[in-house]
Amino acid sequence: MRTDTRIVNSWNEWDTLQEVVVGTAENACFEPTEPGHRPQERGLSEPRPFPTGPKPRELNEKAEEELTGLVSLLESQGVTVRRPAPRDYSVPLKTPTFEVENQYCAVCPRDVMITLGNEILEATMSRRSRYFEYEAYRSLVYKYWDEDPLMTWSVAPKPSMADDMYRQDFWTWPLSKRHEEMHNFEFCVTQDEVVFDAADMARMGKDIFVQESMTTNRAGIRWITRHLEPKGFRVHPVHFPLDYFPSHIDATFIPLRAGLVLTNPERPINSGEEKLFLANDWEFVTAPQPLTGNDEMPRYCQSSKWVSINVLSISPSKIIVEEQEKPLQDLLCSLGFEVFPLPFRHVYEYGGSLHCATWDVRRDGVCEDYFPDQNV
Ligand code: DAV
Repeated sequence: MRTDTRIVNSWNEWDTLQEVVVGTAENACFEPTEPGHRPQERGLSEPRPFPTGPKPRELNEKAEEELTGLVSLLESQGVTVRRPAPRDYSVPLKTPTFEVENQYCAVCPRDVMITLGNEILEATMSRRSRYFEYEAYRSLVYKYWDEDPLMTWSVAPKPSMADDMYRQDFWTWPLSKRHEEMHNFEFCVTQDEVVFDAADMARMGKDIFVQESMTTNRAGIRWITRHLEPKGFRVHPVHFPLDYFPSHIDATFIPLRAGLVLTNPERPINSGEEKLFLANDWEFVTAPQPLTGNDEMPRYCQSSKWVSINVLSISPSKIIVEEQEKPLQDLLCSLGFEVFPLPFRHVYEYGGSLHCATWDVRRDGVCEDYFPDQNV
């Protein structure tokens, strides 16, 4: 039994989970082609236009079945689970600055919503088709707002998402140019407006690590920093220069418990940015290669094979891992975790795996300083 009235309280990615939102594949649509996103069907010798409008019902049902499996597993562990409100994603959008033919889905609340201590923050988002995705969570946010007097709620400024917010030629840059710009951390979104997706942040108590990416620009990180530092957080931009299309930190750099980060062997952290971790006795453990190669991912999946490491912590010693990822399960067992395998392959095509498809609202624990030595 909770002894205080706090409902919204989550300071890191690993403390014991008490309340979580699990996404839904209901009414999911194909992600439209837009200046910030060029989806491509896998396994074609000649590219053809990506489908638009609602996804086939059988696909949504298969993903929903796996999401429901996650709900059952979490409930069996005593976690309160909430679901997004139903929405029609096939509705086109027209704002004063852009139009888009359909919206996307609410499979990945992690991309949109983040709990930072007792605050719920709604991200700006970076893609037009996801501009109104927060609506799927608004009735929940109002419920928390009504029931938890200590909760605060912030909404980051909405960008215009007009044509000139994007570098439209990004998608056709030759490899040499891509390489050069990668190391300058310039991607499809320019630096003129504040842009970020919530999933580019990793929470480790007082310290929040934010990846500069296709979905989070430097202006976005500046906004997050000015918003959070007066509240006592320390915000650290991080970079993974070998990831040519970075989007969301949680298939790249995943804290498993205090002092331990799971790292992606193909995306090492930028030289120098590891120092804060090493100075504070954190360890990096390298993830094994995923069992599913890039060419075996679902046909319309836009994520990489590394969604294999997109794990969800139930507590500092219990963790959910995709059912087929045996090498990762073995590694985590050897590190002392109790591993809960769960089938989740069909969800991959909706932009992520177990961490992406959730948004933790309450974990036990308080704000801890896991990085007391900041002099690096
Ligand atoms: O590595 O392809 C996956 C996470 C997207 N929400 C990747 C990013």
